[in-house]
Amino acid sequence: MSEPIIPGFYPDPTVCRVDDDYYLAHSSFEYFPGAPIWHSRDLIRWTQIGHILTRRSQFARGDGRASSGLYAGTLRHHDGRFRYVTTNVNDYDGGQLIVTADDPAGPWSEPVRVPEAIGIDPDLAWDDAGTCYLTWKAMNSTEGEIGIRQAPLDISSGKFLAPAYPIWQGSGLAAAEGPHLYAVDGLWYLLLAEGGTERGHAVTVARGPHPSGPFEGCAANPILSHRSTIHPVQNTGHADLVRAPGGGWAAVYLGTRPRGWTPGFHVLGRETFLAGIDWVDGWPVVDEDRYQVRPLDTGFMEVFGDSPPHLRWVADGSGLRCTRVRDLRWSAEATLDGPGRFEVRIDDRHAYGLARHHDRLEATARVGDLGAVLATLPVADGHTVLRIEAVPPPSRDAGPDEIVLSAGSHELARLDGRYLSTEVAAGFTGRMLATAGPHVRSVTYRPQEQT
Ligand code: 6LW
Repeated sequence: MSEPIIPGFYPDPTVCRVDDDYYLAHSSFEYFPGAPIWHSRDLIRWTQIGHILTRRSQFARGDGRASSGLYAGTLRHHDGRFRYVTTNVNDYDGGQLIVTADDPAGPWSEPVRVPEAIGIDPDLAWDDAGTCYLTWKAMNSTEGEIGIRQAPLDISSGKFLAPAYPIWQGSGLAAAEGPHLYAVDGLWYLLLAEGGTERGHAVTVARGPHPSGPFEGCAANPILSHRSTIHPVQNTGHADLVRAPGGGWAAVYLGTRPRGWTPGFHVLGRETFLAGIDWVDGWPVVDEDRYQVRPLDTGFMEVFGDSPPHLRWVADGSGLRCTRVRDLRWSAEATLDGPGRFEVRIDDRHAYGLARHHDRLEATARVGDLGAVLATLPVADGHTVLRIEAVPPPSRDAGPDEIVLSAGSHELARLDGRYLSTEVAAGFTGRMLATAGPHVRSVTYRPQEQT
């Protein structure tokens, strides 16, 4: 499928089922509150119900730099309670964090830390006897990648019940990570992400008699990858499996939509996709065409006032109010009644925007170490409407899009969108619309036809 179920910067999806309800959560890096959580009944249409880490006591801010903070996690429901395990790389040496909730919309508990598990991408699974296993990608600052490790865990204290041991290390591709464990028909399946989260990304699987293995890799590995294809969705990997409505299984996974001339530029970060899973000879087989996913209506109008804004608004490391860009082509307007700022950014060093000062408007661009004021316009009292649009690029041998900055009917700048892509900016996040200052009264966002 080429259409995401959750478009925009929503990576590392992890999903669980409770009766007929599905819950899905994402990693979210430096943005606060962290780890958006969603509900669905059909796996296709999702509604955000909250964030998991809503208090700084759960999510240490660190230095707030781009792509710091929350990495991939695992959401599970066991014994009537929801558990979410994740890594805050701002607090790397504190180990993995486990939070618990009765209601997935929150509130979630203060974290239990697992200081013996240093690394990323933790997973929780329970065997029939109720033993909890923590599986993660062990890393440390001196040796770098150590590999996939596991330990039985006392989940209430965060202490290992036995020393950690290595398990299956993947099919041999780079960067085995993102483990998830499942019991299916009397066997244990270990799903991994391999190949790195770039174009070589892939999903691999192994099976064994026990959560700790011994594991035998699937001969068909990788069971999902778009590497070396012209598929419009690339970087596919980091999947999580779940029983589908009406029987059978499904997988959520991340992918990107690169555009423009070589090497291709993706600008929305890693997005969430859905596929069917068949079990053939005891192995999961991915059916990418099972679900008909239609483009979402992602448009909104937000009027900032006394009540808290919609859950789509989060703060970046410096406190800008941000919301994810959800579409490849779009138009957004901010209404200001005094000084303030409206920008599109992929991180704090890669941003195009419009600023209203007391006497003038400025269109600005920042690309790494370069910053420039591109145009200025005198400003009148009263309301100013600042507009940012992502429009088709001027030619096929260009970037993914052009960003047009306007104020009212004045176009102030037209900029190559490639500089606000992951391929230029690096990191794990995607484009955001951001506002600064109390005079930003409203923001309207509309997806546009793709041409
Ligand atoms: C995630 C890990 C990864 O934890 O990226 O490239 C990290 N691999 O699986 C952030 O999404």
